Amino acid sequence: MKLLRILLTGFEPFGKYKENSSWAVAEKVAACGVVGAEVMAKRLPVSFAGVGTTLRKAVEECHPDVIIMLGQCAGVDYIKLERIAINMMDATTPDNDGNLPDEEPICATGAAALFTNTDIKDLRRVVEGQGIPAKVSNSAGLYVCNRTYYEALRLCNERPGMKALFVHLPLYEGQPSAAEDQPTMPLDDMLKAVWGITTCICRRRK
Ligand code: PCA
Repeated sequence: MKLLRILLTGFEPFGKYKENSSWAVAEKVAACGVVGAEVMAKRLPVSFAGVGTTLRKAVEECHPDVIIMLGQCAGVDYIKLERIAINMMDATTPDNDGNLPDEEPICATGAAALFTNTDIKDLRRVVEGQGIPAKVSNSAGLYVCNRTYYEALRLCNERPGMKALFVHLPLYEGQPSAAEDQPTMPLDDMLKAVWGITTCICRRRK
């Protein structure tokens, strides 16, 4: 059977964090590979202005069947599967270019919200079935992850057949610059969860 082409993205560090758990996971999953898939990993900038172009270029280069985007979400202790991207940017921490948008639309003429075209509840069950806590979320926030997800779902509308999913990950256990009281998850569990998600998408092609 034809290998499914997966573009797997993570982000560069931002804010007070010297590392980003999303890139730590994306890099390892891509290095180890996924049965049935050709995985291409791309590190994205934490930049409201730049991330859309970077993602579009990566899609033009990779021609993926599926884009799986990972982002770090400090404060959660579960795998957070994002259902929706909202057409708004609003920040309380500047991005890596120093930009701090204040309730600005991502696309003035675009839909208010875009939904994933993957079977998100099924994917949640797969992760939970591995003994790893997971939830479906109806808000990816209004920061760079949401902005990136909105772009990916717009790209899906332009490229029929392509699918996209955004997954927020906790900080990993032992992550540099994580405060002692912040929840974490073992890196191995996050790797297993992302493997589970990509394998399930490959198997079911949805
Ligand atoms: N998390 C941020 C942006 C980059 C990342 O890893 C977010 O949740 O928007």
